Amino acid sequence: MAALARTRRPVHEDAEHEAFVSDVVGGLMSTPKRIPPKYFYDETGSQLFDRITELPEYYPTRCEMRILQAHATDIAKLIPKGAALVEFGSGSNRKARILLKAAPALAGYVPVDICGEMLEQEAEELRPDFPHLKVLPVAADFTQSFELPREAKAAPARVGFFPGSTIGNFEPHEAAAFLRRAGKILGPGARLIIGADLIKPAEVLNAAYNDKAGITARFNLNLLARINRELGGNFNLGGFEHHAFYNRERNRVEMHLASLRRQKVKVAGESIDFRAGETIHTENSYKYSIEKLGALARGAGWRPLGAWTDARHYFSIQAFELTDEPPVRAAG
Ligand code: AVJ
Repeated sequence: MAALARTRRPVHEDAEHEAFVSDVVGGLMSTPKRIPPKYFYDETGSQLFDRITELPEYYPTRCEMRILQAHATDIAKLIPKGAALVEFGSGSNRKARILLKAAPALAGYVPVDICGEMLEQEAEELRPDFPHLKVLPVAADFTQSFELPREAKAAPARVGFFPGSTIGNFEPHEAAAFLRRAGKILGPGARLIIGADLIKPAEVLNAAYNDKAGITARFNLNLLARINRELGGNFNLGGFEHHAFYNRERNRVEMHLASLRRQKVKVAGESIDFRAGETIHTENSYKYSIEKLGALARGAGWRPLGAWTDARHYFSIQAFELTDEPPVRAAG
C-alpha cells in the first residue's frame, strides 16, 4: 500500500512531501517548537485564508485593494513600456488585475506560485480579459531562486509585485535576502512594488488575528489537521488552542498553538512531548514603518521611489528601483 501511494505521487510533490516531513518533525523537536507558516495553505487552509480576508477585523486585504485602486495610475507610471510584471505568490491575482488594467504599457505578466494547478486555471481566466498581454505562469517556490521564462527575460524591463504583506512572514534578515534575490531574478532596470502592513496600535492588530467568528483560530488549528492527514499524526485538535498577540518589542504579530495539557503526540513515527501551556510557534507577521522597509530595501540594493497608504495609515504600497551598484567583492 505504502509503495503504491509513493509511486502515485509525482516527483516534485514527493520532494515537497519530504520537505514537509522534515520541517514539521525538525520543528517539533526543536525548542521552542515551531512550524513554518507556508504549511497553512493546503486546500482547506487556503479557503479559510480567503474567509479571513473578508472578516470585519482583518483590515489588510481591504486596505491594500483600496490603495491599489486609488493610486493605480501613479503606480503604473513607474512601470516601463513593454515591461513584464512578475508577481511573487500570485494566488488569485485579484490585485495584479488592478495594475494590469492601469498599466497598458505592460507586455507580459508572470504569476509565480507554488500551486501549479491554480496557476494555469487563473491564467486561463486572465487571458481573454487582457488579449494583448503575454501571460507566462511559473510554478515555483518564490522563497527559492527560480528561472524566468525566456520571453520575460527578453522584455525591456521586469517589475516585481509582492502584495499581501507576505514579506511580513520572513524574518527581517530573510526579507533582505529575498529582496536581494528578487533583484538578481528581475535584473537591470528592475522595479519592485511591495504591499506591507504598517505598525499600528496593538488593539487593532490583536483584533485582526483574534476574530470573533474564530476563523483565524480554525486557520491556525487546520495545520494540525493537515499534519494528521498528510504525515500520519495523531494531534487531538481539542487539546490545542489558538494564541495570537502583538509583540511590540519585535513589531510582529505571533501566532501559536498552545497545548492545553501535558500530552504526547505522534508525527511521522516520532513521539513529541508537550508540557501544559507549551506552544508551537506557527507564524510571525512583521509590521513595518515605511522608513524601516525602505532601509531594509536600500540595504538589499533597492532605492525607494514612492509609498502610498490609506487614510488610517494601516497598510502601505511601496515602490523601489534596482540600484546598479557594482558587485560586492570579498576583501583580500
Ligand atoms: C498572508 C502572511 C499576510 O500575516 O496577516 C492572516 C496571514 N495569518 N491571519 C498575515 C494571516 C493570520 C497573513 N499573510
